[in-house]
Amino acid sequence: MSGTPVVMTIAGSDSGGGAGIEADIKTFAALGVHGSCAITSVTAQNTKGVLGVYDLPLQVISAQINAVCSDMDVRWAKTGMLSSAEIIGLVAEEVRSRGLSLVVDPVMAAEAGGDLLRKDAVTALKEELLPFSKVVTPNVYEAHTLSGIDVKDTTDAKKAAKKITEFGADVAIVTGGHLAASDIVYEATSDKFTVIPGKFQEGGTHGSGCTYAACIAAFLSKGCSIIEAATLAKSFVEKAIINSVKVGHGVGPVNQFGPTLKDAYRYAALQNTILAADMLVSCDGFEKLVPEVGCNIAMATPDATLVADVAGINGRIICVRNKPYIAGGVELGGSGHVGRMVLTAMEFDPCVRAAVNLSYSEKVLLICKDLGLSISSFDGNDIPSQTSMTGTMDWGVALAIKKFGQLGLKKVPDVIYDIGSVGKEPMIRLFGKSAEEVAHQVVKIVRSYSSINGLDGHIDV
Ligand code: PXL
Repeated sequence: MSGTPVVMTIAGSDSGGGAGIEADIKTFAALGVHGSCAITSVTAQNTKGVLGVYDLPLQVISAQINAVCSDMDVRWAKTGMLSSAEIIGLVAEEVRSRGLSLVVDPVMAAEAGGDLLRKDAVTALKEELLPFSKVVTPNVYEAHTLSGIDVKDTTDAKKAAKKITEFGADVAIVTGGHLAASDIVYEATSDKFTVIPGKFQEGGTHGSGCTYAACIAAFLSKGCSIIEAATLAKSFVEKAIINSVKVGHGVGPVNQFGPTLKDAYRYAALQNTILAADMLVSCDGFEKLVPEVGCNIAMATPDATLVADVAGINGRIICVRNKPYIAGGVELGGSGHVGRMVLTAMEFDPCVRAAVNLSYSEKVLLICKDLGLSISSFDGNDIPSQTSMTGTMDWGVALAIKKFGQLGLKKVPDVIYDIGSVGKEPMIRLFGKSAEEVAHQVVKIVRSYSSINGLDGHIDV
């Protein structure tokens, strides 16, 4: 069996995909633990609120827990929405009899409004479930309901945390999302308070409480201490809020995979650009296409908005004694020049994420035409002289794409050339979906170039 921890969430489903079971499973997946679940209630819900709550029969909840625990080695579980005293009683018994280590998120209401815990079930939560929990993670409202202390500041939060552990949890964490952004951790076993500082983050918070408690369970299942888990969980939730996406008309759901995807996109763009640059320099005859200013090849992440989101060679491909070299590392933001070309092309077609610049020759243009590539151009003299070299826009490229668009063809041409302007070398730019695709086109062009040379050494355009 694998060493991957199996964590179970016992919670309600949020049809809007922001909170509840859906948030928990996404969080487990993002943190590399296997998420299993027992659904307690189904909510009909969107980002604006809860429209309906349908509790599942007790035997259905218990059957799910049994199915999972009789097969997988579940050590840590996390509870979310347990709407009635009966469900709480059942879950408490399951957790006790199976010896599960438990994190309780004492869910009472949805972010966008709607009760998720019956008023008469609060006593069951305190007296039946908390005695079997290791950690409980109330927000300030839940801390107030559980402790009777009105939590207005850190001192109140400390008092409430300590009082809540009297029901039996080893640790209470009063989360600060509704207070001063800091979380208060109280460890009853050592009578110790720890303040985990944080910052308010702009973004949707739907599902942040569920995500936080799921993180705590996941990190504890991996062997972290409670303070490590609380610190990592806070940082994870902050990033999930920053990366939230406005998918409805209400409170936006947190996005657990935002940071992971960003990293994956960056890595893919870098790897692809390294591969493409290697293809270019190992292609016999490529030196003929390297401009005097050097050549660069670049590829952007799918969500790129800045040159820093585009992988390129920091130093370009240059020719030394007629042999091309990659003179620098492939980095994000490595090429301002080709980076801006790519960002500009993406404004018109987000699928066009890569480009290369080649030396201008009519012969290369003719080969491009022969290869069936679409071509547009601009006159370097039409570009205002004060255009910035630091922004995200390449005016010439934008001009050529607009000109091309007027023909009603595809949005971005494969090739854009200019005829140069005072002090500026004319250039050919090749665009494509990936750096690798662009490099493949260059290799085809080089092969034609060499074979045509071999035939008659001259071509009229
Ligand atoms: O965030 C608390 C919560 C827990 N469980 C379910 C929810 C919500 C909030 O919307 O819908 C099912």
